[in-house]
Amino acid sequence: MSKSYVAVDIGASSGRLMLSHVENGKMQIEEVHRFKNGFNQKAGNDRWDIDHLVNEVIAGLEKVKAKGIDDVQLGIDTWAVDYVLVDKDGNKLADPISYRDKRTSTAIQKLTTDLPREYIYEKTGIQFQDFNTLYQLYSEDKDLLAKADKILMIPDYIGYKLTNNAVTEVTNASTTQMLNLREGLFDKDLLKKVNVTTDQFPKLVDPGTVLGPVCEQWHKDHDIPQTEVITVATHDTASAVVGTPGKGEHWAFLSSGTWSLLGAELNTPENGLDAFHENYTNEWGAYGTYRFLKNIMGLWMAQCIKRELNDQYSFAELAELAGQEQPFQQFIDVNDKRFENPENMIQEIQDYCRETEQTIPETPGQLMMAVYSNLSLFYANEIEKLGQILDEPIEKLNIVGGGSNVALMNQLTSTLAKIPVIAGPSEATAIGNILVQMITTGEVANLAAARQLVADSCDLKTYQPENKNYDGILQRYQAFLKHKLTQTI
Ligand code: LRH
Repeated sequence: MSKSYVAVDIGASSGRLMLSHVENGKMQIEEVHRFKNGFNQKAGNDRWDIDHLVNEVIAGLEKVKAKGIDDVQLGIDTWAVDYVLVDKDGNKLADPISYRDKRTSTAIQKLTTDLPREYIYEKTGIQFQDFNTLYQLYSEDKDLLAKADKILMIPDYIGYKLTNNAVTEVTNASTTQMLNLREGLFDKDLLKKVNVTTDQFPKLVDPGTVLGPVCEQWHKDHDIPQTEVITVATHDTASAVVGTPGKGEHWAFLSSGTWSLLGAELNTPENGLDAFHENYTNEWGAYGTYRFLKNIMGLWMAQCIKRELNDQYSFAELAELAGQEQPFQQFIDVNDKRFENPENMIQEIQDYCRETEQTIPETPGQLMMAVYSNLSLFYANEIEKLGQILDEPIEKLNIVGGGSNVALMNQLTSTLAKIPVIAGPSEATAIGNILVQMITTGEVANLAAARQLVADSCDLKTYQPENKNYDGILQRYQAFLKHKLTQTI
């Protein structure tokens, strides 16, 4: 039997430990531990409870040991851009602030008054989002920042707490908007602008670097396996793309979770003017690739609706209710900032529809259908744009992540974009995390072999475009986005 691998995969709303090995040429994977995540107001900001996350990793490892497994490799991936400030004794200076916190709302505007956007984009190739680490550090408490011996991205911090070894992994570090594409290093001008120095960041490493064993301290108090931590593609989206079984050329990916990340894998970055104007990003990927993509609001909207309905329906039930409604009853620009962290998502969607004089979704099914159909429209629009920027049409779309289970959205997207959609695996992020570990131990030869292993191991479902154009709905949606016209559909 092959070695045992553990993926720690933590998203904005939950985290889990997945245990995996290879058997008869197929990847076996099972969830051993799941826990909730979320931010809460503390000391004036929306903050993550980072110690809770570290403790849950250990609780998950105890469950692995209880299964009789004594020896594992382990990789950690989480969402991007957030960081922990650590003092010289290795203690956090504060709980990390969430990227959805409102403290950065004017930071891009202020910072780019003397460093023009074009200049920053040419250097970094990274999209302008006010939650990027660059703007978070710009908005940071100056005293705290001066006290920080280390600035650690979230997965690097968890790895540090487990092993005592600190690194800065590049796939996640690229989302800071502070890495220089040409030099492959932190950009000194940008660091200076936000009052940090290169030596506050531990050394940059690529995915596939061995971080070290979980330290003795943890073994003293917990019955856990011997664990070697491998620094994988620690940005969850980077892991998801490694775990996407894209085949041939001209495929795009959609990593569909809290966020929807839609784009293409490139071997060289695309940071020209078209990409700049469309605010596409060039995040660094594993094995020298770039994820050229657009952030789309994603299932965050659905997660908020579910929570605001007091979790009385599961996602599967909500999808079923949505399926009983007609799609396209209203146009919503899902990327409108107002949906990023509203007090109440249901209210926000209803207000939006009221203000734009459209049908107001009322029931859970209508609300979910409003989200699903507008996400699908947004995806189809971006697939067209992506093809235009890259100057080659996108021929198929691989949807991975939890959203790949929503058949209704897969079908709408395929029909609107007029290309096949290949759905699955829903666990692409954990799978990508494990694949980088397997490549590191030599169990899998390279990225192409890894993707073949995913295709051989998972049930993928293909959706073909239906022969409908819903009365030119995509063109009307595009016009709506352009002019934000008040329309009744
Ligand atoms: C998805 C994700 C995304 C980032 C956002 C902060 O979980 O990592 O790629 O843009 O969170």
